[in-house]
Amino acid sequence: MPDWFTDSFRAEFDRQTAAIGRFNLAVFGKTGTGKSTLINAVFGTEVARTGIGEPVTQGSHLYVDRRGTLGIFDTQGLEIGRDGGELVKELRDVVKGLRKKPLSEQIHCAWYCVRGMDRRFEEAEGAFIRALADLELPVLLVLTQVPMRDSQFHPDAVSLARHIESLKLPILGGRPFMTYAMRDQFSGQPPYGLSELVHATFQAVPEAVQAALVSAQRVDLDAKARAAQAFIGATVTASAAAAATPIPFSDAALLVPLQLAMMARIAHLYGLGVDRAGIAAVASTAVATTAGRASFTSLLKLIPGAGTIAGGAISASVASVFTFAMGQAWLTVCQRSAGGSLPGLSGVADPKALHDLFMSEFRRRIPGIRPASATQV
Ligand SMILES: Nc1nc2c(ncn2[C@@H]2O[C@H](COP(=O)(O)OP(=O)(O)O)[C@@H](O)[C@H]2O)c(=O)[nH]1
Ligand SMILES: [Mg+2]
Repeated sequence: MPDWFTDSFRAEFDRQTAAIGRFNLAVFGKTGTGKSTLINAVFGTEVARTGIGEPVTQGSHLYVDRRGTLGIFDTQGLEIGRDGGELVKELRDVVKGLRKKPLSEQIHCAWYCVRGMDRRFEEAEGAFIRALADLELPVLLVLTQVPMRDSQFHPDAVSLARHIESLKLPILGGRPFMTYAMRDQFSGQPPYGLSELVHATFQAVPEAVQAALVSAQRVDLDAKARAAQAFIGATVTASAAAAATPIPFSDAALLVPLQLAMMARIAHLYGLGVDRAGIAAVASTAVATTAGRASFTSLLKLIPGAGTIAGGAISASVASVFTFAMGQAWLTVCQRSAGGSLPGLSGVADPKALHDLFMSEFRRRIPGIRPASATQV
């Protein structure tokens, strides 16, 4: 398999990384409310395990941890209730400074966390939330660790939520989001409310960072699938256009970069980095095997009567079918990889299993394709 494909996939992956950018979330709330647990549940365990990140400014109480598509702003050494004023001042300077920078550097949203069973919400916390809203940050109020039984939230948390609603705070939807982030071993209470929180956050942030949020989060898998399908659709359209263009290149040469970009984008959405699971090798082999080897002339023979029709039209429709099948097959590979339902994926890569899965999914969608031209690399 030529290194060219792997290098190109890596280049496309880097390009997608730049295109997707970063979603930056600020989390506030008193110590022990469950901020770190919530962040871990929504974005993955790697985030909080590495600690709190670096100070935003010298002597800052605000820390930022940037990784890939996600930036988390967290606080240390300050209690909102007691030191809220100090933090607001600091935050105002930081937010204003960041406004001069590109969108991917700015804070896009704030989650204010209150423990659902705390039974009280301090005036200073309300003042802090108003100050956040004054900085034009969308604020979502999250009630954490709210026990639930028989589809009922704990009554104490419901009372707290009603109380907070009555304060008419500038929070998204005017009401708190009830959540439970991590299964409780003793009571067996399962997590809930996380995909609703992500969905609301998605709607609150600028369109340009929505892709980064979809990629960074891991609780709303439907959002990932929708984003992948949208990208596949756009690539199918672009492939048809490329194939219909009467320029003296082989169709495959025009399509391969588009298909590599599509696969890089989907891998990105599912958090499969080029360093993990040998994904670059698998993706590039898949593209090399399918698009590189099976030329359109051989494909045309598979479609009855196509060989007798001249011009770009047939070529375009073949390109569409082909790219669509590749996109869907690759999406299945990424979904299974991210879901951990394939052997060897979370740890050591098994490129062969991935490649076989890709080819069987691909062939399922283009049944006419000859195994010989599809499997030889
Ligand atoms: N079972 C369970 N424990 C939680 C949950 N949220 C927080 N905790 C526990 O509460 C404690 C404080 O949580 P942490 O995330 O460190 O709070 P932080 O100070 O706001 O970051 C930890 O012992 C967590 O394990 C949850 O949703 N479920
Ligand atoms: Mg913490």
